[in-house]
Amino acid sequence: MSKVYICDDDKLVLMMVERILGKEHEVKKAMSVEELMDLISEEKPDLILLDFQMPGTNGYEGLQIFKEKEWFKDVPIIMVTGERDSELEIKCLNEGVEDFVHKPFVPDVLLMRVQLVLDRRASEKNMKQKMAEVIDRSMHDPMTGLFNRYYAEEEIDTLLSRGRTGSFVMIDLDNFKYLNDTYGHVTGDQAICDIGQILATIVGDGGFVFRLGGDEFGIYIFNNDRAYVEKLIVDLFGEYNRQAVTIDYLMNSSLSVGVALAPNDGESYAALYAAADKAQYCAKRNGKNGYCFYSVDFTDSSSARAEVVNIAQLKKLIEDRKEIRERSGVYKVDYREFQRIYNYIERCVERTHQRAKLVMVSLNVGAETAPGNTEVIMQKVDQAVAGCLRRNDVGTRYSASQFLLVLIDVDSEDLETVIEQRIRSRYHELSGRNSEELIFDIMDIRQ
Ligand code: GH3
Ligand code: MG
Repeated sequence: MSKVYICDDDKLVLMMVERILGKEHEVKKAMSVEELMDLISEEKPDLILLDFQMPGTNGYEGLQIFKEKEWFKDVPIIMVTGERDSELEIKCLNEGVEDFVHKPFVPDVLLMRVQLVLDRRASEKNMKQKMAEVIDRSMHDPMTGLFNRYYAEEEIDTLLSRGRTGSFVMIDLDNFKYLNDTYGHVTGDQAICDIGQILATIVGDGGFVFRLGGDEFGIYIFNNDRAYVEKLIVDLFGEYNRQAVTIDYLMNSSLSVGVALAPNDGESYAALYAAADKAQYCAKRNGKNGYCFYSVDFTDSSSARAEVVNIAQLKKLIEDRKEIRERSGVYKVDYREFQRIYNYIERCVERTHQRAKLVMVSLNVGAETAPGNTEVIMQKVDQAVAGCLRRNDVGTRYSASQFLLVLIDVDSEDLETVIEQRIRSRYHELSGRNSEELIFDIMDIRQ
């Protein structure tokens, strides 16, 4: 039942309207614009029938008052007139009046006009709501509720075209397939949502967060000061590590981050994306769980890239070593980078007197195993190792049947636990093979 208010100085008209509309609508009556205002202040109507010709404030003057009110855009007004006056009707339509009815009323016509206006308003409202929903959906990633890449692209290009500076931060989760394999995709989805929340918390209103797709996120920061952005990223790693203490599945992943600054590294979404992607690739290549700023000096030579990231990332690794010691995960890098990491760790170990071990894990399956089969088994070794190392340990494939690991801050007992109980039993679990096929050679790093 809709609420229809009729404002007319003629009691007879009020009674007639009540009789005609009263069966289908809740009708309230006012004899002047002032009385009508009192009714509206108590409860907003769905429609107003407003007489034009009234002593005191007439209908047209009433409209001028209503136009200033907040409810005016939501409440349709049908003007009631005694005679047909096209000039007056045009004037009223220009002021936002929805329709006209003429006295004396033809009941069915009045009923019909009121119903049509109400229906039109309802369908407009419905349409507006749907439009808002569609616009909202087109801007957001349904799983995380974050903005999506299409929104980001448009927004970033708009900001840049207005000469605004900023930073494009690209984040990919490390070893996410492993997290999915271990905990299942539902938990994987949850992890993606959790990380979206972490990013949003850290960024606050200093920028906006979006999901690029899969396990990849972006942040656009409204600031291109390198020190500012670096602090934000360090805070992000700190928050991630803090959350991972209580949310155990997060321990199986980490963040690789690439940063491009606008306008220096790019003046459009596409250019910044490409630069941040290269920087992120560096972070991945250099052991993951790290960040890298884009540099024009980037070449295709991985050694040039390695130098940039190893230092920053490993420094952080060593600095955060205590905080993240309990977390598991593995840093896989190719052998050349591993040597650099190893050299760096060796220097850090010398300086900080950390205990560290170099471990060679060799697979001994006998000469009768075909090379292709050895590779299949090595993938199981890889998985076993990846799942057992702690976050600040580093590992790499060394040869067709060997892995090389650096375990930091371990004593012999720790090592015993890590190797004997974890890697061997995980290997057995994954491959169903004899864990004695794995041979471990251990040495102190400074020997
Ligand atoms: P890397 O450390 O090199 O980043 O490897 P990764 O294991 O994280 O894998 P990669 O980034 O290459 O691929 C992303 C994986 O994330 C692929 C897919 O298994 C998983 N993934 C992508 N989207 C979703 C999703 O919406 N939900 C879940 N649960 N997993 C997803
Ligand atoms: Mg990933």
